[in-house]
Amino acid sequence: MVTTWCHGKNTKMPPMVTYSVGACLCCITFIRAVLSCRIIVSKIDLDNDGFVTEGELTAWIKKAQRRYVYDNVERQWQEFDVNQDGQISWEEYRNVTYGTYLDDPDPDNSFNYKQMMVRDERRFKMADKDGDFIATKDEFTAFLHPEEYDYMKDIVVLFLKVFYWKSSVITS
Ligand SMILES: [Ca+2]
Ligand SMILES: [Ca+2]
Repeated sequence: MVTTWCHGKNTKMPPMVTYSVGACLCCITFIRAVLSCRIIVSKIDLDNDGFVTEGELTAWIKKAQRRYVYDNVERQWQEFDVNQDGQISWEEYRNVTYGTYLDDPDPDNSFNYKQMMVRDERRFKMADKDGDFIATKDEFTAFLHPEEYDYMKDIVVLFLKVFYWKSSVITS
């Protein structure tokens, strides 16, 4: 038995549950969580006054959301721009996403790829502002993240209606 710090007091504990800093696992976890929170708060607290205002938190959430959207688009861009011409055509997207289904339109499983493809095509057309059926990076971002674009709001509303309808069917 060694004397260690646990839950704010010195406690006798078996050596195998203590760590080099002399605290038990649950306290180590708690200390790490507090330190992580302090690091995050220091990033959110723009004026460094030790407090996070609603405005600072809102700005941080928006920044984190933009970062997520940017990273997601960059990651998927590499996958879908098959011919590396700096644009993504509907054919490229469709072939990468639904190539297996297109090769075998009547698979044994009942998953409805046809319906998904029709839905994706409608969203792709809506995101494709100039109507050439080829997505620039901005158009592809609108396709992947319609919630970020005003001109895509109709598709977001439609998605939410379908989502809530399916949720109500499953729960009823
Ligand atoms: Ca391309
Ligand atoms: Ca286009």
